[in-house]
Amino acid sequence: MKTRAAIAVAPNKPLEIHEVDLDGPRAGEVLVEIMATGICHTDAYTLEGKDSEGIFPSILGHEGAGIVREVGAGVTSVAVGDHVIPLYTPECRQCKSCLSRKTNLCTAIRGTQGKGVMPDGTSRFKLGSETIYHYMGCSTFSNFTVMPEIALAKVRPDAPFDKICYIGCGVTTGVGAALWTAGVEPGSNVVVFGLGGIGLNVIQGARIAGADKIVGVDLNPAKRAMAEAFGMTHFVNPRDVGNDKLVQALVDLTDGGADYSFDCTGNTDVMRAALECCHRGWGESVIIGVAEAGREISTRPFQLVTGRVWKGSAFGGARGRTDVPRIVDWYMDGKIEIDPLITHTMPLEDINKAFDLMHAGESIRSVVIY
Ligand code: NAD
Ligand code: AHE
Ligand code: ZN
Repeated sequence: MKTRAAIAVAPNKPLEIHEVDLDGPRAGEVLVEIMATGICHTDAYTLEGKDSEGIFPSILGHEGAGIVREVGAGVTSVAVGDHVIPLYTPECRQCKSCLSRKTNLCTAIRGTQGKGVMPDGTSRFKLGSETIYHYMGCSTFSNFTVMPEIALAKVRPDAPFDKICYIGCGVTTGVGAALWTAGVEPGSNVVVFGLGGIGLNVIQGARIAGADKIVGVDLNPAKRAMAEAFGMTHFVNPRDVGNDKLVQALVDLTDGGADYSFDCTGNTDVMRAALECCHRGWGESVIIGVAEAGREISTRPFQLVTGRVWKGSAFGGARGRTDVPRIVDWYMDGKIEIDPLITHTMPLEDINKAFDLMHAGESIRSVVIY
């Protein structure tokens, strides 16, 4: 079949809209009509050539929601007409990682996902005779895409696509990092670095968990109002206090240091500050931000010897097929908020504007509605 898609043709070039050829689903695969997709900073990072797994030409996008249109042989967990959210972290429930119950990082198809192909090693997308690669196993910047069955969360049919697409990455990543990876407790002091599409959801998760102080740190003062609406109690702009005094200012503000801190910027200097503003003896820092290829983190080992803990979180620690439908329920029941965070919507033809708005610091989430 033919489908409209935005193709990342080369690093740092605008996405190009084309009618591409899409092969139908093979065994264990599902054809999904994507109804809406968010644009996450990770899409921008890959488009900018910062991703060591970035492949061009490819169809980016990993924050979608849609409807099952066709199923391949042997598919049992979803049927035509089901509403689904594509999962860049699948849940096969059979691999060593899924069975361990220690991680959400299913390994069933991670190898081929990182190579831009389906589990059988081939791509379903072509433009003329040229192969176009998949991205993070999702490619939601295409109106139709093919997904492995294990990478689809079936969700309730009354939830609006243009809002729940954000649960496909940002909402789950942020809320999950606070609730599941960190396990923020009532009365905790929390520091969140980066008040964008992820950081605001960490704040939302920390507020739900009953955190006491929730300190937000961002270079962009325009992010303050939304963060306050989502539960931030204190705002710190590193430019106001000076980079060399930032950690001390945060330690002072949190009565000796954060119980939990989160990096939602992808900047390795910020990751260090996030660790070092944690409380001596027990403070835990969670890295969510994705750093450019080649970057490394560093700190004095003494920071860890004296009890601080450095952790990472992918997709908020969520097991997608199990947890994503629950998070959709939380949204529909008014337990979490999404609507104010979707600051811009646009048709696929205008998708490059979403990247411009993100870089200008003017949007939280842009959503393409097909
Ligand atoms: P975003 O662009 O919406 O937000 C980033 C925010 O960080 C902005 O408000 C920006 O002003 C702020 N910022 C940048 N540099 C800063 C600095 N030095 N100090 C303080 N604030 C600074 O991006 P997003 O969509 O929220 O994504 C945030 C990060 O999370 C990205 O690195 C993204 O790739 C990553 N991410 C990781 C996961 C995961 O599963 N681990 C999932 C989604 C996104
Ligand atoms: N491809 C990058 C790694 C990128 C990365 O860490 N991705 C996150 C999700 S970001 C979503 O917006 C993730 O889930 N990581 C776990 C995984 O298995 O990729 C690189 O460095 O090569
Ligand atoms: Zn993302």
